[in-house]
Amino acid sequence: LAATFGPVDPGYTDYPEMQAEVARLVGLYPTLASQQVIGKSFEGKDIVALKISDNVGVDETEPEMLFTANQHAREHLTVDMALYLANMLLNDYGSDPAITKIVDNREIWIIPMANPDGATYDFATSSYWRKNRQPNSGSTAIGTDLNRNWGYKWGCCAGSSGVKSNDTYRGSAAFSAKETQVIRDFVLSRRVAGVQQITEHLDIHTYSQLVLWPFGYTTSTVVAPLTADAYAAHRAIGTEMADLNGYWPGQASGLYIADGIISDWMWADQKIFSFTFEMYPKRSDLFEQFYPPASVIPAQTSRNRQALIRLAQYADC
Ligand code: ING
Ligand code: ZN
Repeated sequence: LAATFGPVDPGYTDYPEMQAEVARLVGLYPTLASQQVIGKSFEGKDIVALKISDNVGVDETEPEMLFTANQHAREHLTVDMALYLANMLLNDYGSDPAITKIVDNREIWIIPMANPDGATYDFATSSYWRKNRQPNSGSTAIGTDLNRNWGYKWGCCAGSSGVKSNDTYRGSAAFSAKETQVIRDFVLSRRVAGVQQITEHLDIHTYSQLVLWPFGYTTSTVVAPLTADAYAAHRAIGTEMADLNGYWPGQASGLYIADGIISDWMWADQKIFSFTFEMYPKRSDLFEQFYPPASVIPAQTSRNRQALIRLAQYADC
């Protein structure tokens, strides 16, 4: 196996480097970028959201988009994906017409590291850590799978575990994890006069090279509150993105059924169109898995450029 235990390839972005990169971008582009600490992780690390828009200091009435990366600790490539997106929007504003239009007409929120405790733990060890680092009462086993801890159909069905030592442990209750609480409360804070301002969300994972849409908890396609129209729109946008990034499109449960995922909550609870990317490598890759060499970062982040532009173009749907 490729991944020998030890530090992750230093070409990936760790927690202090993520903070430094967000600060650098805000310093370089003060009219387009601002950062907000939306809360603390269980261990007390800042969970950072980067806002990108023209007139960034003003809450304009523009469709908002949310990008979340690194719910799962070992999926380090996703942090570099989020930071590529930020750099793309900021560096190419004013020169690339499609980017300029997006930044002028959207408010974009990027949470590059949803699970900074887990990421930091795994960065030092390459130990295939997935969960957060919150202790579990009555057990020595650490951690909750953040993407099984969301409050829509939490623990209803399949693909999450009630066993504390399991990698997909769903937590003691919906939103029992500090990090899912913080991100949920941020999303709820974007409601203005009862109307959710965020219209689209993308949750970034590795690996399998997939574009996924709700629901994850069931293999049924059209099931309330996901209407036939909303399912068709997810499928259309998802398929277009997959044409652009070379991933395979499908409903999340087509990979495997999983309950308590962020994407199901975003749609069912907030009516936010929500997608999941599974990045490089392919599912059949038996060697790199979560730990490809950092030399893949430029190609495997930039391959999503056109797909992300397309997603943003649909944000007023
Ligand atoms: N996959 C995600 C997971 O939480 C997902 C996304 C959810 C896929 C539901 C399929 C169904 O398991 C990874 N790789 O983490
Ligand atoms: Zn994941």
